[in-house]
Amino acid sequence: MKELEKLIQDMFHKDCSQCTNEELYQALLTYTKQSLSDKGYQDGKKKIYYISAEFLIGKLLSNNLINLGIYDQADEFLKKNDKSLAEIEEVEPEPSLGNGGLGRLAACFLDSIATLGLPGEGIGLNYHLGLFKQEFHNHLQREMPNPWLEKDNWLTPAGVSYMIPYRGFALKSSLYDMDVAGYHNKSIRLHLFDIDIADENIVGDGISFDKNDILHNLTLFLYPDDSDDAGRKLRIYQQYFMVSNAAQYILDEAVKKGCTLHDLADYAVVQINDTHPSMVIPEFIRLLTEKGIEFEEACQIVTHVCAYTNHTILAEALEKWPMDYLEDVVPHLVPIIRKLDERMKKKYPQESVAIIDSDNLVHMAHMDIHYGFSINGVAALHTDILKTSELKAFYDIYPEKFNNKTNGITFRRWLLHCNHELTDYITSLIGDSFKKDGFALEKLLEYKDNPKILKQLLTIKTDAKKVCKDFILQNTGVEIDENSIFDIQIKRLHEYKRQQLNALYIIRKYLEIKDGHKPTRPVTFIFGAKAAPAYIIAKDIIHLLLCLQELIKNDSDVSPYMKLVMVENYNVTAAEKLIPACDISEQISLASKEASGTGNMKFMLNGAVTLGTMDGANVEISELVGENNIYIFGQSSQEIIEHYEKSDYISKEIYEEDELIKQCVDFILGEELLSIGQKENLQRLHNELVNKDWFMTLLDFNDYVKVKDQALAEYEDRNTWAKKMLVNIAKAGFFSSDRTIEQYNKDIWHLA
Ligand code: 26Q
Repeated sequence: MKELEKLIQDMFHKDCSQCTNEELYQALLTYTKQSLSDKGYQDGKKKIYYISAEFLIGKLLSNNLINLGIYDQADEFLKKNDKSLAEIEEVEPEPSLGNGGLGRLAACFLDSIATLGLPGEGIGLNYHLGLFKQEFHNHLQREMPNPWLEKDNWLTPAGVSYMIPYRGFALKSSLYDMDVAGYHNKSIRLHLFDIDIADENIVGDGISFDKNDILHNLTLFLYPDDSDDAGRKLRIYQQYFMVSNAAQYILDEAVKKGCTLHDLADYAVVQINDTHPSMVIPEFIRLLTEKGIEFEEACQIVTHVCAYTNHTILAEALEKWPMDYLEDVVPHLVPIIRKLDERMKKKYPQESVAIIDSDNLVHMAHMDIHYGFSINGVAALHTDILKTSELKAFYDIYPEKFNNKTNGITFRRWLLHCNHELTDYITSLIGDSFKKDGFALEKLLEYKDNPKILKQLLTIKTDAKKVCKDFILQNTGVEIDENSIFDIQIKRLHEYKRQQLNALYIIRKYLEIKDGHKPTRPVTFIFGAKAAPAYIIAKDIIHLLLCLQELIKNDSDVSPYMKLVMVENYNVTAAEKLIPACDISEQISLASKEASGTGNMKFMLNGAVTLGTMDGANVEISELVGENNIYIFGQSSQEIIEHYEKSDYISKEIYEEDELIKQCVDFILGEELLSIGQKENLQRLHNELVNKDWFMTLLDFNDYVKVKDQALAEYEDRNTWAKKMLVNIAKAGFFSSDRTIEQYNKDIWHLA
């Protein structure tokens, strides 16, 4: 750390011990950036380009120090000077360049690509304000700008720029690079494209801004509100900016290495992360034909370069752009997309596989499947559903293109960085090979019946709960008890994820306690979730949770036995504080709707036990840990798919026939909550549950109550519970993103 010491002197003309945390953050940033680039970059003839509209990277300082192998030295050096790395880390702003799972997955993948030493790069956009900052006012979500780009930051200007053509004008891009260190390996780069003229001053109240002012707004926000036409068009401007830059960059890089363009597939493989980057296909064809390649051959080339990952089967999230919009924004792509469509219609005239449908909508996923060589789902069940129902028409045509890649998470961030105590304990038991080889965690099974070791796991959990308790107090003002059971649901707010189901359980428990049935041990229900600004019902659910939090906090009959806390501005940093402290991991989506989930994996790795439906990767978790080490409830994906096919689910019938359910649902409109919250919001949510309930909350309610009560009761047998924790940790190895990336490489990318 001599160099760091000298750097601090040079920058601030004083010793480390006299510096502020802000100054030390700047010094560490400068030092770490230099160390990252000194390591050199992974290169190779063929590269994977992971194109994604989101990279939810989270804070980088500690993670980079860990991957560089200098965390302990830095920590020790700071401690010697009476400074704390954890406090310095507080200074770092979190780059919120993603909404949730898909963006975080992209970040984990970069870590694993670098760690495995594969030549690869990420390509995306440099949003200045990222995903909004969430504030609570009057028990409602308010959205505020979330700036993260300070004078000194992790980006380095790359000196690369391209002209991006739109109808009537062109924009000049500038590229910024961020280094991603492999764990004890070289670095790779994340390329984020931007425009120089983006102007944060056009943002008005909250996150409002002129959506038509493309010259100044293009890279300001991640996914602006798309509830109106201007918002939707801005999204097309953004997407095209991302992919045109990407395609130009990839072709340039390949040509520099000797590619003739005919052999592009020997130099580049492009992974299209959901449909947001799908316009890269016609853009490649535009550029290749401009460079003299025949249209037919250009189609062949692209089909050997592009691969597509599907992350959702929710119809509303599958992008379909009106041809008119594309005409307005990127008219030069329109004839290409039409030709791509005609070419396929000749072979496959059925509407179900059309790129352009009879309403003149362009189905981005359909273009990806026809013109990509691989399509993958993100968990076994999800891929199965794609094959047998959502994309069956395509599976019938191209069975060889379909494959599954069950998601994963990087253990460096989601264990080594966020849970030092558990990491060190595991290392003391089985050595540290699990840091690079997740499957090595299985060695822990040897200790399954060792009471001393099981007891130590419980102690580590309680320590993490104490740390989390301070965070919660700071964030919400609510004091919680580390000896209570921590039941946590953190993820985007969406009806299919069913936070409302959890809320109904809490209402039932509240009523029970009011009735005098006190639980053996208090329970703390913790939520964290942002709702899309235009998603009205999601915001109503947040309102309900905040009102319940207030009601319980102020009710002295109930608050000694249960608490509800809703963390404000849930983000990666908050997740890192909550996950190590969790006892029960809530993964309660309506079966068939959650493609995979990745929070479920982070929780199990940190010794939480899953309470969930047979959905997404929960299915694989349950197969790995066995039925004694997971709590499963609810109808199966097959049953749910049939309910949708037959349209035979009528929530009102359940509401009217089941006294307990009616009582819990009606509590939403009872005087207790009305005296705290807004009638309009609560009424709308009540009405949604009774008369619509598209995600079948009431259907699974009774089973959820039964199984959740069972989990809470079984928690009391501490030794048996600790065994469940141990088995979960030991079996989490499969969910290392290193395993996922190895499979992508073996089956799709074929990098040397
Ligand atoms: C689409 C059209 C218009 C506007 C926005 C969008 C849009 C934006 C973001 C659609 C989807 C997303 C994000 C999806 C996402 O995060 N999906 C999650 O991906 C994870 C990684 O594969 C899975 O684990 C989760 O199950 C899945 O929900």
